[in-house]
Amino acid sequence: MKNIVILISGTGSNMAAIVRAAERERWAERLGARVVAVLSNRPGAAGLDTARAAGIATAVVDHRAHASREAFDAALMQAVDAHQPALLVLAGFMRILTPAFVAHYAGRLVNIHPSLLPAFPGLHTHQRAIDMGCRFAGATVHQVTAELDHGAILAQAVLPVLPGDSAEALAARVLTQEHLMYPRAIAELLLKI
Ligand code: NHR
Ligand code: GAR
Repeated sequence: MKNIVILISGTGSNMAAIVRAAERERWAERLGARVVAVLSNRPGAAGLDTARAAGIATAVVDHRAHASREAFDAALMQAVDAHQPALLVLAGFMRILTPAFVAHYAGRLVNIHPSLLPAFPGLHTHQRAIDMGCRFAGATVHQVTAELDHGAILAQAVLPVLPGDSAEALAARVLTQEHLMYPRAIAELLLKI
């Protein structure tokens, strides 16, 4: 069985969409894959409750309890590897990962980023797209490499920026597309790994 581990920092709506897709599309039978654990760097992440309610193991590795990024990543790696992941999925995970961490999961670490990469890597993507006068925005599923938001693109969803759009309104419409795209991209990837 290919174990999927998901890292979150907050609401975890993408994580929930993946868990729902895995159940609905019977990934265990069809793809030999299952979501085995959801880990958060924030103890208060709402997604932890969602995962527990779905019967999925959860754990917290609090970045504030570690003196350096390297120490945090080493602890996170240990917690992740306890679940023997074939695929590690970042879903609203908000800590930049060290090159050592990324190398350890090379080829089996993916992220969803709320912009049309290579435009707007980093944070505050929706406000930046609005400020630049972009007519289109979206989200990108990509392989994670040491360079932030620069790995190979696996899938993209595009939608129009509307006149008078706020960052919040745009983010909500993009998020709806993320929920459709991310499970699909993961299912495709699972066929190849
Ligand atoms: N790590 C690497 N090495 N490469 C990527 O592509 C990564 C990554 C870690 C996370 C997700 C991400 C995104 O989709 C991601 C991609 C956090 C930050 C950030 O600046 C940037 C990008 C992403 C996630 N985080 C601050 C930090 O100091 C903290 C912000 C906070 O806690 O709210 O780590 O764009
Ligand atoms: C999503 O829009 C995701 O693309 C974005 O945060 C949201 C998380 O929502 N990720 C980043 O901004 C990474 N820097 P969720 O917790 O409900 O899935």
